[in-house]
Amino acid sequence: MKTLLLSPKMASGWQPNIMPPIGLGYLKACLLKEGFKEVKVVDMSGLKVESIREIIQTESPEIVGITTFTEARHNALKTVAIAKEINPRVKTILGGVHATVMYQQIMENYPAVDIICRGESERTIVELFQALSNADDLRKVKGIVYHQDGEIVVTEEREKIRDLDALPFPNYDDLDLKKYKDTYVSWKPKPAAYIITSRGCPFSCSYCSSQSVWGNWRARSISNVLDEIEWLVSQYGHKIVGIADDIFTLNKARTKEFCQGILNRGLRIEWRSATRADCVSLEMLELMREAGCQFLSFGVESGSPTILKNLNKKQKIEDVVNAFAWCKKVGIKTIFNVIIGAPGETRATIEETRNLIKKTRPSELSVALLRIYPGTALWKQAQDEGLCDDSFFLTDQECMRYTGAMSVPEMLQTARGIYLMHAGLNGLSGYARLAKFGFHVLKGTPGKAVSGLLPRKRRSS
Ligand code: B12
Ligand code: SF4
Repeated sequence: MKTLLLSPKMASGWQPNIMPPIGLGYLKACLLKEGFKEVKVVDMSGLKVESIREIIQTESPEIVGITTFTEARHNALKTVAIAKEINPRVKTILGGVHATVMYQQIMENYPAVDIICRGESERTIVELFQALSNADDLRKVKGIVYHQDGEIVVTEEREKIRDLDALPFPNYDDLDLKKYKDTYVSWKPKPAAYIITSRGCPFSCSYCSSQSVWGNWRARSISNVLDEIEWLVSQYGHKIVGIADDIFTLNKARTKEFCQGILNRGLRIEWRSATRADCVSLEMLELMREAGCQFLSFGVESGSPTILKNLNKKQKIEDVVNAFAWCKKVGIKTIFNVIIGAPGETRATIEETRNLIKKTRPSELSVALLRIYPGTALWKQAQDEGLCDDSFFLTDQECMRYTGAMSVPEMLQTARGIYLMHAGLNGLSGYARLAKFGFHVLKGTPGKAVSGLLPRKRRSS
């Protein structure tokens, strides 16, 4: 069954080719392993949606599978429509975070979508392909939703994969891995390899949909992770590795084992990852630095304990201060991620965030305006308060925002002010970096989203 797996163009303002579509790489690897040989992955993040026409005409696939972020859902659905227009018999399959949560709405409103795979799909896609190629009843394939005789059939939930080591490494044969570049570890963007070493997260921050897709935290063994890094280094010549886990350092013993393994195997790589401020210690950071860690990205979000509480972040300011001081001490550069416009945000809470940035003096800053994604507690809360309903996701507006005491233009202005303040803290190099990369996250804030605003209403809590 000739298959195309596609990751559609990002929402406007997003840089293409930041990372390879790791999830599609996993799906291809699993399909190949089970004998489905004709699978091609195309990263369309840098291509116009319309260019799929030519690709589909050239490839003539029987199956088109597409990944869906909430903000890229239009491009995913447009791709489905084009695929069906070219060949009405093609099977269209959606997967990824947005389709996982919004499957009912998609199936009700877009009859051209034949099947949705919900959540982690390595096992699901193999069983689905086996069922399709044998013309078996799809009902026995766990974790899917499909159209049948005018009905929407939702099959039994699929259990999460316990033994992640049993999965093959992602297959990148169709991708030019050299084009995915890191802009953090080195001043000049250099090709980087990306890996996922764990899935899920035990926390439940109110703006995050990690739980909805992945459930509780599960991890690969360190030897399996190091084998993949060795393979990426030898196969593709990468010297920079980005670890794309939600919280890489969640388990301290595992993190130490990882660092020790890098040193023992003599892997001369530079790497970076993301984590929480309460998931590091000085001792661990020292070892991480020794093992080549260059950058750590912290989802701090706010310097205000009230906002952190509203976001259910369960993070102490004291831990943030310590984490940044320790990173500085051992020589690991830091990224301080900020969210502006959470419920309860005011000028005073913004001031607390600015003060925390001044105190921690991070190497890099990333400021985003809060977006409400389906499958998050914030989304449920906004619905409960009558601020939104699911019909928003049928519009072509990219994302939904919560506005409390500040309007979107005010939030944008505030965010720019924070960037400028941070650049000033780093002197010439701070301004040079700002000039080079700009207000990068704010570029992903299209005018369209503004008209999709929730009504100006403040939460009582
Ligand atoms: C890496 C990453 C990125 C990369 C994407 C690179 C890439 N090419 O994939 C970059 C940095 C560009 C990025 C950007 C953004 N991201 Co991001 N990102 C992630 C992250 C950390 C890892 C993704 C990953 O590789 N996972 C591992 C692989 C194995 O999983 P996967 O890709 O989801 O694929 C699996 C399943 O979903 C499924 N599947 C996926 N596609 C398909 C397709 C088919 C046909 C099938 C059958 C199955 C299937 O099967 C795969 C194997 O199990 C996730 C968090 C997470 N842990 O998943 C957030 C996450 C996906 N990102 C998120 C967000 C919010 C964003 C941004 C909007 C950030 C922002 N605040 O502005 C932007 C938007 C990008 C856009 N498209 O518009 C949210 C998504 C929320 C939502 N509802 O869309 C997540 C879930 C983070 C979170 N916890 O909230 N992101
Ligand atoms: S934001 Fe990070 S810590 Fe919070 S739930 Fe999501 S992945 Fe976990």
